[in-house]
Amino acid sequence: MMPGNVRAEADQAELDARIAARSIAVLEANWRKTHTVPAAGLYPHQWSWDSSFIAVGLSRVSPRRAGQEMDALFAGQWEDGRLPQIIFDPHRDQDYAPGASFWQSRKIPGSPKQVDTAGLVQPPNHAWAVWKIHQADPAESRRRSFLERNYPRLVHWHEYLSGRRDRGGSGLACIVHPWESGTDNSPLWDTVMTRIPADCKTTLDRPDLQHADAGERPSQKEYGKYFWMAERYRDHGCDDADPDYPFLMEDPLFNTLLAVSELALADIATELGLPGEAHRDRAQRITTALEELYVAELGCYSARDATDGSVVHKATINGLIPLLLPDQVHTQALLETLNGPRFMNGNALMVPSYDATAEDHNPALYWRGPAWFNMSWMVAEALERLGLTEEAAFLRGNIGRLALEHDFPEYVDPWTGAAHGTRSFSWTAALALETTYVRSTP
Ligand code: 2M8
Repeated sequence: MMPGNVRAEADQAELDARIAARSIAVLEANWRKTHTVPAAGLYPHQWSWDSSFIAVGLSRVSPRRAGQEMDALFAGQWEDGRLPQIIFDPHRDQDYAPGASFWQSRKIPGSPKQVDTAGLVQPPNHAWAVWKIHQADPAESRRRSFLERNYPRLVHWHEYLSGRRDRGGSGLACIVHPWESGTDNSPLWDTVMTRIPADCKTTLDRPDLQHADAGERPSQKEYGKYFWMAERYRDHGCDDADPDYPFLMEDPLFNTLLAVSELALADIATELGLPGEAHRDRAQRITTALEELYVAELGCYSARDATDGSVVHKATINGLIPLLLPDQVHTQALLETLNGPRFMNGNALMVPSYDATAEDHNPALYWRGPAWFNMSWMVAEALERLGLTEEAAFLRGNIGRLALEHDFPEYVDPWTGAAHGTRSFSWTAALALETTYVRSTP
């Protein structure tokens, strides 16, 4: 008979092999010649921050494909450096709104002319992903000049964010639309959203509701407001110079990823024999500026409205992601909040997206309660860096297991693990795959 620990290891290895095989199958099914779609029905184009998570997973099985994923994304980069939220598949324009015919990006000065893109952006996790992809197979990365190719593109992207997007002059980048946060209907945007008109000019089409339950997606009223803002931004030439633009938010998730990515750029520069100090300085400046977004009563960071300087008082997953920053000073308090009643509470399987003690917490509604695989993965990365290996392993174990058990869902109930949103979701598969590799590599 096998001793217990040997059997447990064998069981885990067998489970990991099943997770890896099924994850690869999902990523393969969602591959479209140059890139991976987040989901075949609900999200039929290439999404910016999804591609970074996806490429991190892909790098474990095909560094070449991970490189293609990033190349396809940067084919959509604008002259000002912005990396667009979406690069559209011209054959799927009817299947997602707003699509290429809404943005008409090629008519906007400074946009790429070979592809159709959105004018907005998404959280800047790209340099972090590029560095991880390199680390997964440095020899292959060097053979393909992967870092040489991506470094200047990434620097240009960050220049756009630290320049044009520092609308509040605080050293933090502003997002100009909830879609830019990646956490679209997060309670962080509720107050500012009350000031946004819902009477957009575009006729509201909701192809998303063919693929996900209406109770798990933003409401029609929210969509009216999303379109109103997108129209206003587009009609101002996406130039970030509209003086009365009403949605200018400083988000802790977005800015943490910018700082983490600056640190990755420093590592990339060093690897390329270039000076990296300026990147480290920028990461430090962002970390310091983020301090103004810390809310002591909640024990986490929150978002600030750059139009009037007010800080929102809500605990969301966005406010815990600064755990990834090496020099942030509230680590202990953040860990207490993470493990306390607002989030893990001793019984959650993955990290809820919103304060579980809030009256309007809803464990099935998109970014207003459910647990998302990318967020729990980032928290696990942070815990590992902090030396909390058991806690990190707990989250990673559940990422893989829940992904496999529920057909790679978009998000899950944090306590029961019940699946919500679409299925065969690419970043769920990519990060489940990544966790199996981390587990099996000493
Ligand atoms: C969701 O956002 C899109 C708009 O970008 C949507 O709801 O239609 C978010 O979860 C976002 O974080 C994600 O990048 C995107 C595609 O997976 O879907």
